[in-house]
Amino acid sequence: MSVTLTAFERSPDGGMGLARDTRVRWALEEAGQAYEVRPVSFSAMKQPAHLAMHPFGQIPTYEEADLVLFESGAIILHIASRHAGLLPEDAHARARAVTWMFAALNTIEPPILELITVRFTEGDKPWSKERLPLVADRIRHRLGQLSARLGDAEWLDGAFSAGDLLMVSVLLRTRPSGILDEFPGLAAYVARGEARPAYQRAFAAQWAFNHAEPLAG
Ligand code: GTB
Repeated sequence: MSVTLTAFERSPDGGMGLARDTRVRWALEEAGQAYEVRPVSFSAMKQPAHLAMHPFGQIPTYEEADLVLFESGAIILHIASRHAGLLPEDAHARARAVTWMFAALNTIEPPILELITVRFTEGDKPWSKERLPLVADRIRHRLGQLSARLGDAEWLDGAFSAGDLLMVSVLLRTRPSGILDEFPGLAAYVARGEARPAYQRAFAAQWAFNHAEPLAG
């Protein structure tokens, strides 16, 4: 079954792998599934053709025959449910792995996104400098709790799962702020995720995509 994702025509991070198509590419690589990527410009994202696939005019989207999905978490859950390697067979272990997927997206990612908003979108507001440390401390609070739970374990709950894939993807976004390095256990956990061959392939593919020569014409 052929799979097509959408991604930024040129990611604002210059190919550092922080845009959300990377996590979907990673899941597909872990699952051993081939895929194609269709680039979308910022203006095309807001046009009817893309809005028909993604009501919020964003990337990534996922197309597989007549199935169209948006929301990276839902896409990864779909991939993980269809292919071996991302969710355990045991029903309880599977439910716990899905719980970690939600924890990554609903508990860990929101304060990280808030920090990015304060730094970049609201950086010129007079209250931005005061708000920044408050938001940074909210991230530290959650990372402290996560770090305590992970302890010396390799992954969050036994074998590597889609929960780890999303958690590592979300934590990667704290690296530019320096906060990740304040938690050596989590920094090592993220490094283990990045060292996985499937992540390496996904990162290399999105890097190449972001550094390809523009098509002539
Ligand atoms: N909840 C959705 C999901 O998980 O799929 C969120 C999707 C989303 O935020 N998409 C972003 C987008 O399309 C790209 S990933 N933005 C364009 C728009 O809203 O108009 C977020 C992102 C953007 C840029 C960087 N970066 O440059 O480092 C990192 C992540």
